[in-house]
Amino acid sequence: MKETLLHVDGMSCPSCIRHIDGALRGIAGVEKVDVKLREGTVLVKHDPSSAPTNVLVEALRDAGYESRPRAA
Ligand SMILES: [Cu+2]
Repeated sequence: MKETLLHVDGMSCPSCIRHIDGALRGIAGVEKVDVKLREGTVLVKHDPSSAPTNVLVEALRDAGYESRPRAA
């Protein structure tokens, strides 16, 4: 398991948290999602072999959010 911190653009309200949380938890290999609205970040605990970082970023893009990974 790996922890990746994603900086997410355009997160502004509680429904964003639900959208982002749902988009990431729907991916096989994602174990934990911690959305920090105030910081504009999402900490994801994931299996990099089944859920690599680019898959997380693509899922967020499909949900309407651009994001960039940072080392957690
Ligand atoms: Cu929102």
